[in-house]
Amino acid sequence: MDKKQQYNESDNMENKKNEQLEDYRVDNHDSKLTTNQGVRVSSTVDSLKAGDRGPTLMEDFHFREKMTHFDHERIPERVVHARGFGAHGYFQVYESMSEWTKAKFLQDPAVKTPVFVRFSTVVGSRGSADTVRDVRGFATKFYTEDGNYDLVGNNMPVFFIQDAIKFPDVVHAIKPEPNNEIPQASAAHDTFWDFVVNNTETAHMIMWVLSDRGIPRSFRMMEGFGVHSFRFVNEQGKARFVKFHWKPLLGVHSLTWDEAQKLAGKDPDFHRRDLWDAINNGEHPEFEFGVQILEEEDEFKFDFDILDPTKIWPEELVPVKIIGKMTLNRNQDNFFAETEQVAFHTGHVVPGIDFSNDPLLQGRLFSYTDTQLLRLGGPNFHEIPINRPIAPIHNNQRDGFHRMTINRGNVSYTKNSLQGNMPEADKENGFVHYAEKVEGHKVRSRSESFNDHYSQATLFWNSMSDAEKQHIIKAFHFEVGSVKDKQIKERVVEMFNNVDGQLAKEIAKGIGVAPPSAAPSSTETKSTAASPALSQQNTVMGARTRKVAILAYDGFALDEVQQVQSALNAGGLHTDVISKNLGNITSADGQELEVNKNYATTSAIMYDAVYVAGGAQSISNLMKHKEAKDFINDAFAHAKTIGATNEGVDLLASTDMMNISLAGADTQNELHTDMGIVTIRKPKDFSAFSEAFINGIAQHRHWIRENQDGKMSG
Ligand code: HDE
Repeated sequence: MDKKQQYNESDNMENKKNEQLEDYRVDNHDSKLTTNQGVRVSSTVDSLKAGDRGPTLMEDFHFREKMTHFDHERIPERVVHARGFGAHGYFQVYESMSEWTKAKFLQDPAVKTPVFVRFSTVVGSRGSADTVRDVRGFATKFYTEDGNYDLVGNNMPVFFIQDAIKFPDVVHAIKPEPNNEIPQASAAHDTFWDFVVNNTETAHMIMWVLSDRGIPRSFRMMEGFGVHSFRFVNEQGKARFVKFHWKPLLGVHSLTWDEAQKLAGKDPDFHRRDLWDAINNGEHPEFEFGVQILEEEDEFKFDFDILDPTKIWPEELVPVKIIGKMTLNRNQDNFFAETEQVAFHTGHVVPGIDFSNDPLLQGRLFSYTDTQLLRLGGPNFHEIPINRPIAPIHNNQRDGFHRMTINRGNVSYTKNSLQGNMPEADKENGFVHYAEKVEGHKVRSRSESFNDHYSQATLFWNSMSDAEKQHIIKAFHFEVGSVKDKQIKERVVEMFNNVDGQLAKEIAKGIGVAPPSAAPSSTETKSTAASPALSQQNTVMGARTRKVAILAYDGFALDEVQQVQSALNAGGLHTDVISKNLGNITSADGQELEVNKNYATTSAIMYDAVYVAGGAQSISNLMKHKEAKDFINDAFAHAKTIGATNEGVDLLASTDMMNISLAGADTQNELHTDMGIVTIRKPKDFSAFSEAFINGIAQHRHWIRENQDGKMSG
């Protein structure tokens, strides 16, 4: 039995892809060096020369092979989504979806379908920073029994434009400006905002990008969306419209803007490191899969067009049915072979899933294969291990660059009699496109039902909490404040006056232009009230997997550190001991403790919370360390939970927060929690403190602090 047959007959889907990849994995640990022809190499540190001070010789085939391969190591980066990071995992449906779709991977809860996910930013080049403000790609390849299905989505449910023909325009406008290639990975420049004000269909997407969604805390804490309307088709051929959602079990959380900018410098790999570490630690990121299902007869029921990709179907109108879960449980072995070479395509669908006439989706159906042909150098990219389906491939396609398959026999055409007309089309199980009735005139135009550019931007704005609204306004101040052309800035204010009058006034204030000239246009007739599901304030809160910095120095109270640390670890949180120098610190009672990071190798922006343990000598030293105070001030400014016990409280009292959040806590002994600051002195045990500290961290951030006296920079 050949390998492929084995895969088909195996009951265990989960490991199929892994087994298939095994054929390609190589460890060089105990092997001798060879050329690519398998010839052993005697030396690779000196080239072959005519005399040891003479010229290098052409016949040095090893030198030429090594250098030629190196010269060709790069492939073109993706035009968009160049920077990404991938992981393997599996998907399981909760219950059979046969009523709605015949897609095989959505039938049997016992089947674990292997997946590969690639998260990405859109605008920056391959080496750009992870934490820039941008949309994130969230692309999933399901290796199903019926062939590969790719759900190529984003972390925002709408898009900038309504028709794919504008894609080159929006991308040219947002990319670095062509004369000087500035700025990298940023929308904060003239050409992008010029595009926005001249293409007002962007309004809704701009609201998302400038919201906290544009600066996620982690790939593990992002939602994913298929964006377009797709179709589910069941065994009886009945079709319904669907929208796809991924919902992270850790909730949806974001960085602050100040933190995101600092991280871009201090740890440009922040998101990929976070995902890599989580998977290595066995904290497998989980995302529930949700579908909104709409009967075909309800297509025209709403005051927006369901084919318009700048619109959501508010969850309160069409509930999200949670149907399964994806778990990412294995890191890639090799970034290039897997993350770089993976090739997604909206046209990779399986029986049971079909398209809609969304004009953005229709254009994407052309673009993805086209781009892979250039990027991966020919038509055989489906043979690269990460792209191979686990379902067998049989067709008459032949040849081309880098062909791996060795097709036997002399027949490569259909119809044939020499091979009994095999491989033959499968009338029963083959993919049949949904036979939607279409008719119309050949026109280069857009449906009038796509003309409302503002109602859902207003809906989004109305759904935000006060803190989220403030973040959006500040994001406008940065993005549009970076624009040089005054006319563009004025037009931004006029444009967003159609979203909300107050928003437009606030934008104007920060960017040095006049407030809007007219009253905001009325959107009364549209459903703009609010959709609570859009606010991150209403997401899952929790402390699991969060990172806590413990500040300490010689003379620290070991007992306090140990008790708090073990409570945090028991709650599924991570801790690092941070001090002035690497090596060990010595506690008040003479015990040694290893320092995990020093001030030089880390910073508060790498953590979700900070804890300062007591110990009089430790604290009097930390008070002299500017870095320790900066650490706390940063954590405070970024609205993070800060905890201190005994003399540790004195250190807090010497920082920026003194006037705001301590409210007498520095002189009290009892447990004190206020705005995410948790303190206690002389406790009998530390359990009440640890509990309150963890509860604080579980809130993610204490945005209320942002309103305190301009101290916040987030
Ligand atoms: Fe893409 N997009 N896109 N896109 N897209 C690409 O394909 C394109 C759009 C998305 O991790 C490219 O392999 C057009 C929406 C993701 O490898 C390219 C249009 C959404 C990824 C391309 C869109 C996406 C891409 C570049 C307008 C969310 C990264 C490299 C009609 C639903 C996949 C590549 C990965 C990548 C074209 C709009 C998601 C050029 C023409 C809307 C997640 O083919």
